[in-house]
Amino acid sequence: MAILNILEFPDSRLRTIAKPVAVVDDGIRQLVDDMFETMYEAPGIGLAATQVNVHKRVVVMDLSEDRSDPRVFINPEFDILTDEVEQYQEGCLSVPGFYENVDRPQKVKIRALDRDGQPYELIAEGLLAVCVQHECDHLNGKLFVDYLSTLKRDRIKKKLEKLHKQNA
Ligand code: QAP
Ligand code: CO
Repeated sequence: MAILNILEFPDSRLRTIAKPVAVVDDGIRQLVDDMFETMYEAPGIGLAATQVNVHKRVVVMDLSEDRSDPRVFINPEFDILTDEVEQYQEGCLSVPGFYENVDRPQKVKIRALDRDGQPYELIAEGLLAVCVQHECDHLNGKLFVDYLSTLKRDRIKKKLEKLHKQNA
C-alpha cells in the first residue's frame, strides 16, 4: 500500500478526462487500495483517481464515522431521479481549506463495477448522492469550485496559488 500525492486546484491535470477501466485486474485493485489509504490518511470521505493523477474511472468513498463502509465505484454512471435539488456544503481534498454550498440533484441511480469487476446498481440520496456526483465530476475534469461565482473561484485560486508558492 502507498500514500499517493493529491493534486490541488488550480493544477491543470485535474482537468483531464479519465478513461474507462477495460478490465478490473490486480493493478486496478492495487490502485483502489492505495486510494483508500490516501483518503483515510488525509482524512477524506471520497477520492477520485484523477486527484492522484491517475486518469482512470475509479472512485473510492467511505461516508461512515468509523471507516467501516468502504465503497468502490469503477466506471461509475448515474441517472438523476428527481427534480429536487439539495444544498450541501462541499469540500475537496484537491481544494484544501475551502468549503462552499453547491446545489445538486437529491436522488440518483448509480451503476458501477465493484472491486471484483461485478456490475451493481444503487439508489442514493443525501450525502451519498452528493458525493457520487462530486466524484464523477472529477473523472470528467470538473471541480466543485466550477459551480461557484467567478469571483469566489478566483479568490480560492489566488489563495491556493499563494500557499503553493510558499510551500515550494
Ligand atoms: C467530497 O471531500 C465531498 O478542505 C469529498 O482541508 C465533500 O473528502 C462531497 C477534506 C463534502 C460532498 C460533500 C477537505 C480534507 C476532505 C479539506 C473530502 C481539507 C481536508 C474532503
Ligand atoms: Co473532490
